[in-house]
Parts: sequence; C-alpha cells; structure tokens
Amino acid sequence: MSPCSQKVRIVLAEKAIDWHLIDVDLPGKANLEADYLKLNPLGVVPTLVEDGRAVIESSIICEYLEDRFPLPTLRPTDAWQVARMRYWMKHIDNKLHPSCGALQWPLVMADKLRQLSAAEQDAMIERVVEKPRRERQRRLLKLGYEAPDVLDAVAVYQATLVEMDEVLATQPWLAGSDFSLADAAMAPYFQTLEQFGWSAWYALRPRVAEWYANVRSRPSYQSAVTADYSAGKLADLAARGAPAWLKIKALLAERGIAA
Ligand SMILES: N[C@@H](CCC(=O)N[C@@H](CS)C(=O)NCC(=O)O)C(=O)O
Repeated sequence: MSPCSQKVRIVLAEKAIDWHLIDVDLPGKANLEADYLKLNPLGVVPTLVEDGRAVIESSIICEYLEDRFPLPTLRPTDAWQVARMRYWMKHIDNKLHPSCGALQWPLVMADKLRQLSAAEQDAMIERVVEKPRRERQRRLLKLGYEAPDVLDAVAVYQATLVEMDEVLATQPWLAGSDFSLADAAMAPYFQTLEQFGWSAWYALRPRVAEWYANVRSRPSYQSAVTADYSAGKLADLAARGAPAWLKIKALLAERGIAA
C-alpha cells in the first residue's frame, strides 16, 4: 500500500525489468531496524538494490531505472515536457505524498501503535528518522482526522485535481502525448482515493477520471497495483474510508466544493 513503492513497481513493469520483492513490515516498523537503515538511512520504503548497491527515494529510483533501462522510454523527448514531468514528480514528493500520508496513516497505520502504551508509542515514533514525518505521526496519532494536517492534505489533493484537469485539457498524459514517469508517479495516489471509496472526489472531473481509467487499464498498473488488492482487503479499506469520507466532504464543503 506504499504509493512510493507502487510508482517504482509501475516503472519496473512498464520496462519489463526482472526484479524481486523483499517485504518491509511498516506497521511493525521494520523500516527502522538497523539492517534496513544501512540501506536506506531515511528509514522509508522503497529501496532498490542492484548489484549490492542501494538506490533510495522513489523519484530518483524511477529516473535511475529510466537511465539504466532506457527502452521503452518513460521520459519525453521534448525538454519542456521533461521539465513538466519533473515538476509533477517534485509536486508529488513534496506535497501530494505527505498529504496522502496524512489521509491514509490514521486509517491503516495507527491501529498497531494504538495497541501500545503511551510510553511505547512515544518511543516508537521517536525512532522515525525525519522530523516532519515524526511530528506529523505524533499529531495524527493524537488527533486523527482532527489534525491540521488533514485539512492541508484535502487542500493539496483538491489543488492537484484542478491542476491536472487544466493540463489534461491540452494533452492526454501529464507530460505530453505519451505515458511518462509523471503518470507512473501520480497513479498510486488515485489508488488511495479509490480504495477508500473516495472516487467521487475526482469523478466530477471527466478528464481526470479518463486519465485514471487509462492508467488503470495498463498492464503495468494492474500487475504493480491492482493485483495486490484482494476483495477482502478492498472491503476492509472501504469500511475504514467511509467515515473519513464524511469528514473530507465536510472540509471540501467548507471551501464551497461539492464531491
Ligand atoms: N521521499 C520518499 C518517501 C518514502 C515514504 O514516505 N515511504 C513511506 C511509505 S509510502 C514509508 O516508508 N513510511 C514509513 C513510516 O512512515 O514509518 C520516497 O519518495 O521514497
């Protein structure tokens, strides 16, 4: 369920690269164990290891794969569109991903921590490497959907949908006429909306909905993302997402946005 891992897996599938998965138990915080931190000092997934050498940061991994395995290319040929591709990747890394985290973390990650005592919860979160992430987890654990991060996240998702809609009025993909790393990077953030039953959020924008339908129909998306969601898992996620959707809709309504 890690969007950063899913985007890399989409790229691996698009390029038909042979790879194998090593699962990292995020709710159990295996990402903060010493062995894993040696590979990825930020203590996050994904990490790509090739010939014993680690590549970290999902967008950098995607560009690395593009450089290592140039065909079929997922980078536009036009320099301006390359800049646009990288703009989207940066937007996703800096803004959309933390926003997705704020909406998703309380629904799927907090449960395991809540089973611990307050002191154990504190100690566990204290180990999170990056300060903004650590502080966000503290707020989300304490306040759930009442945390200010949730309001910010809703605003970022909404602004992203509006901007995508404008771009997709002029071209079929985020960085031009062909599917690129930008589309691979964006796609998992729509899986989040879908899995929690929040598709109405983008359904009002036919161009964005069509873009996601086109992404979803690609074999890469199906093998890298869809195949991981059993009917049981989807039912569980939809149940978790339903009360959260009421809160999101209320936050959107406060901004005069119907969904
Ligand atoms: N900037 C990093 C972000 C990676 C990231 O946030 N990964 C999440 C899963 S999507 C994670 O490992 N979270 C662990 C945690 O929150 O403890 C990247 O793009 O690779």
